[in-house]
Amino acid sequence: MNSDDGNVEQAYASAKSRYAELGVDTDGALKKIQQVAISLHCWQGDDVGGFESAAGLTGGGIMATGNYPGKARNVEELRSDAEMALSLLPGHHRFNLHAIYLENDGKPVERDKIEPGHFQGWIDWAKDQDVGLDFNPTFFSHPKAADGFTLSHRDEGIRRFWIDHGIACRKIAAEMGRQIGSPAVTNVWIPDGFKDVTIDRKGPRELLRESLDKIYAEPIDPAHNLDAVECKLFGIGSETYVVGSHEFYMGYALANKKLLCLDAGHFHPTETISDKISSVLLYLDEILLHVSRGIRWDSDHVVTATDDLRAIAEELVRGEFLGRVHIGLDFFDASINRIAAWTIGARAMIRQLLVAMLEPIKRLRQMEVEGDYTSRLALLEELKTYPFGAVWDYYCMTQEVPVGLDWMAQTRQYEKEVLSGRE
Ligand code: RNT
Ligand code: ZN
Repeated sequence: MNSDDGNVEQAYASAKSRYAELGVDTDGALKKIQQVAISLHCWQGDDVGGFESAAGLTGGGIMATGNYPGKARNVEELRSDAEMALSLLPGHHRFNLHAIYLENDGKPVERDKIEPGHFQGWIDWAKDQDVGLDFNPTFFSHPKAADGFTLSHRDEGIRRFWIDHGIACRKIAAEMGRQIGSPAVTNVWIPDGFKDVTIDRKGPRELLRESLDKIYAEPIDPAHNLDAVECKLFGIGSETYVVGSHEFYMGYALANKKLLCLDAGHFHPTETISDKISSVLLYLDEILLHVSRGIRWDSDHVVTATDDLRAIAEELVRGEFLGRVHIGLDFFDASINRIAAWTIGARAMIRQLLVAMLEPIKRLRQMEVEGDYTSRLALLEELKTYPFGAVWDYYCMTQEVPVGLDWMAQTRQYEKEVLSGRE
């Protein structure tokens, strides 16, 4: 133990007694937070480029901006970067792959022909890293998605291609889940929509429903794969009309027992996903979250400790929803060190959940039941300056990951030794 550790322990002991005065068991919270897995999205590592071709992110109404040096150029580099980021996170987590991150040995393979073998390297890596895997078919950055439509395309052949891609992806995900022993959540997000005034809003939605039914026709053991569908309000180039809207997928998920994916950036700018959780979980067994931070629009900024993030974390803990909610991160910032981006976002998410676990929930509930809203507000406000940082530092220390900003020193070192050699 060095002197820094001593300081962290001392601060924890004092925080522990402050929280104990409120009836909060900090040791219990530390046990609870260890059980929570966050799915770290591969696409922050290379600006959603993937390794299928040299083209990188095209179309799909999403955009990574910035040209910070050192992005991962191949599978080996991405794995190495992800290992670095994972080593800076307390707890056991997951890794979330898109289909374009396959290993094709230099032989191009069409998306409707991809197989579990193209991801065996990732499965072996995940086992080695002791992380679960999640998966996403990639319905963008492809000539057959260039006009902005995929599963709801007017052309039957194009629809068929994307349906087959979806089917192939579920098989891959099931194999990941089977080998790893933890189900992969396979999330379908498609960019389909119109830029401007739309006459037929119904037709594409009928086609999308039909395509999804075909993708999901074959039942897969939920011990291996869980299907999620992600709604959206608008995208770049689909400002007026998005086929897979909230109501569309809410209905689809309910009718077909799928997981609904709620992305924090996919609603009206003042609308938050935290308040949706308790409603949709009345009717759905499980959901997926894409935790993101939109600045003025669905900008996919790195997640930080905002009011929105706090509200999401509080809702998950207060509602005891953690066993039914899969937490995925979804942001891509190419203007800063990408390992730092992962780390800042993932640590913010984990820390916020820990903070939520430090609430005197029983006491707050009691105040609410008694109609004492004055005390409820007063206590909630007081909690905002309670010493949760000391509990977080102690958690990091006991999980043997860097305390405080020490992770940045390691990230800079890695940048110097590894990333800087990539140009
Ligand atoms: C796009 C969706 C989707 C993507 C990833 C890369 O608006 O949020 O989840 O970000 O599939
Ligand atoms: Zn998303």
